[in-house]
Amino acid sequence: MTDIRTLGEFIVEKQNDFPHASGELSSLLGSIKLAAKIVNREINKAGLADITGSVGKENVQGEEQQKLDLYANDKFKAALEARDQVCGIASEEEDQAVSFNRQVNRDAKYVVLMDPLDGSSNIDVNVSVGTIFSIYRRISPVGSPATDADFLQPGHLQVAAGYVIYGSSTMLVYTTGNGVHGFTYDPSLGVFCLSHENMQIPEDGHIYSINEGNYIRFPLGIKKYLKYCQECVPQDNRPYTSRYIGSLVADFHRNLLKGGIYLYPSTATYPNGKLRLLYECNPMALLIEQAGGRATDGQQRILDLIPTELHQRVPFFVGSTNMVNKVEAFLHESDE
Ligand code: P6P
Repeated sequence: MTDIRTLGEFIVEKQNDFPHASGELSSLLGSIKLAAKIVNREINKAGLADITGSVGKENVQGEEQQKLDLYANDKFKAALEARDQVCGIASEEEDQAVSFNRQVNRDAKYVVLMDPLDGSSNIDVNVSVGTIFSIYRRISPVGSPATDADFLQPGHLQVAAGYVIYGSSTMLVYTTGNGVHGFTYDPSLGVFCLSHENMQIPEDGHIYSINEGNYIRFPLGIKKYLKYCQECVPQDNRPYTSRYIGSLVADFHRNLLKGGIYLYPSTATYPNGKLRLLYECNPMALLIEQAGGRATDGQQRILDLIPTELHQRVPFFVGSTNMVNKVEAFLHESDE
């Protein structure tokens, strides 16, 4: 028992590392932990209960909402509202940002943005999915309702970010700006146990994750990069390995552990890229930089982008530093 460090203990232990250390962020992370356990329970029985499949309507993205999308959204929203640290949330499943009405929430100093269940179309085929979250200090006055400005902050101002991956095991991975730490859920104990302290992505990797079905409409620089990955250069460990799960959190997590790059360029269907800046790219970008990697839209560091709207999409390249640098070089060479 002496070597088990739970997420709760670790958060409190590291609490003094937070700038302006306070118990509020620790309590906020605790509410995310609780919601993750609840969602994990439902996902694990998805095949048994009537909660797979779509609800027959679309979200603001025009994407078919899965029953578990809405379930996860409701559970995380409720858990965050129940604690006294969050004045509002933004979510892939909510058209607008939600400002919580209780005064105790209006007096709170954080906002949370989330993709409550990323990759949810994979649930029915039993593929790993994930929750992605991003936490900021509000910029509107404490005591007032949350405003859009609270949510449209550049990613470098995040105070914390993380994801839950519901896979062969369930893990919660997060950063508060002092490294990236991974916790594996032990359902027999009902706790997340520290399993990956101070995660670092290899500077180089040999795995690339992209939907090559969109090849025809990729920017020329991306086409050149894919050919580079596929060239036979044994001394450079090429050809690389192509691994694409269709679930950002799962591809990201594998690349974080083994080294690699995830690419979602502009395509015919998504001329600005598919991934959403605020609640997918920014949190993953904070995590990867804290783990020693890079995240860019091909031109700029993701964390420097100034958001203009809640659900805006951007091209997204994230992973091992040397691989991201190579993609940028091909894009710049093709002047894209
Ligand atoms: P495509 C899931 O919808 C998601 O947002 C990411 O999790 C995933 O990497 C990507 O979209 C898959 O998109 O167009 O390749 O099916």
